[in-house]
Amino acid sequence: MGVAWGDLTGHHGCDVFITNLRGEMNILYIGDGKGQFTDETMSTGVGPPSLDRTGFGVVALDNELDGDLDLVLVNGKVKRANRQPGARPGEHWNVYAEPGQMLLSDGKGKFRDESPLAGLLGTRIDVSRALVAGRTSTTTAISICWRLRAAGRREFIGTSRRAADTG
Ligand SMILES: [Ca+2]
Ligand SMILES: [Ca+2]
Repeated sequence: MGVAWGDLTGHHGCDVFITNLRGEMNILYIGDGKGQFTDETMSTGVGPPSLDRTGFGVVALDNELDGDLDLVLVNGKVKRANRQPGARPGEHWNVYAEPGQMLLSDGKGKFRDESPLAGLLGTRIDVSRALVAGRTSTTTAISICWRLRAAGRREFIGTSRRAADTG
């Protein structure tokens, strides 16, 4: 499962986000800066969008460049279940496939599911197990790369106003 940390709620402390199994929501713990954490999964809105997904990789980054950290994550079942319409990884894997997600922050501790805005990552129904974000050598945009099953790599390149302005 995946873990991301940072000031996810705009309170200038360290929070921790953990992905989880289908039927067990992803969890967001808010840090008080003194080593204590409080489960704010429901109050922040990160829990319900994950209830029907099995989360794997997650990164916290300012995806729309408005100064707050957002969450991007990839999913994929570990047990066979009903095939989601549009699943495409192949006959064996279709029953494990789920789309990735993007949760955008309002900068005040609330998140909303804006997965369709994440392009292929948020719309392709596949089986993903890992995710990493970083700057490529040739662009100013942050790239998000995720790995599907055992073979291949899919790449979602976040285009942003900052990247467009400078590049
Ligand atoms: Ca943001
Ligand atoms: Ca935001």
